[in-house]
Amino acid sequence: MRIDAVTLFPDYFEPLRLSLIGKAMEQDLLRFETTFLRDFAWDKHHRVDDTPVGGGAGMVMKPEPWAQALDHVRRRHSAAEPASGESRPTRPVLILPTPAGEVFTQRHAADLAAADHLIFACGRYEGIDHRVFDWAEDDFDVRPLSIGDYVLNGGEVAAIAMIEAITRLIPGVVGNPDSLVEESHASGLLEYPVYTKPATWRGREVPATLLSGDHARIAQWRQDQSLQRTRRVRPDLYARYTQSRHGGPDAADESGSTGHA
Ligand code: JCQ
Repeated sequence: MRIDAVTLFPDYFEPLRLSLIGKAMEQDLLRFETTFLRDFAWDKHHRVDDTPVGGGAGMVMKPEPWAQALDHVRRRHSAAEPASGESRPTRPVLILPTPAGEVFTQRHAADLAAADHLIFACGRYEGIDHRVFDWAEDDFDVRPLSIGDYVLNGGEVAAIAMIEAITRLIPGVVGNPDSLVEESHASGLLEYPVYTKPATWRGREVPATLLSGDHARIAQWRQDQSLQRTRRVRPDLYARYTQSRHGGPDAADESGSTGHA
């Protein structure tokens, strides 16, 4: 997979070169590059923003530097050698981190983990001139995505969160594939509480069931804990889960997909 980030702050992405994602880059499972938007602002002052047409507070990102930068990214990749494990070229996915997008979930992460090329367009100020996205539809699969109902100063932190959620689903990036299946959101429920040794710590016991050696009882206990926790802290997920079990209108399949969240 190739991932590009177009940004005014390429340094934000440096931590991605550490840890699992950095190792995936070394193994060529993943290619990551940043493009500095200001390099594509060709006026004397390298301006990337301007006042909003129609008035209002703040500034809006000008369309031309975005178009030039995105053309550059597309040209660079149509020339490059495919990364290992890639063959068929598809339309690149242009992800726009924005509080005005669909909320990014584990299902989006799983879908996007199968893409050949992701480009994150990291906006600042009040956003990007909307015509950029109309224009980009010709060459990209445009996806405005939010990581939650709050406002950040720019798309970089949201892009990093999405990149981590997506890339850990690429085969070979996370060491143990079982840890992908068993975790929160794979089932549509929150994870059950986990414990390690010692069995007694500062006067607190590990639940006796977990020490029983009875695997069926342990599995049942964990399922009950997941259900109770989900009902208490995420009634929205709980309602969807129970509906899907009772064959509601959007009954989810139970084949163990990584979606449901
Ligand atoms: C992403 N949840 C919040 C802020 C405008 C492209 O336009 C804008 C982008 C941002 C940065 O993203 C977020 C965000 N998910 O704030 C304003």
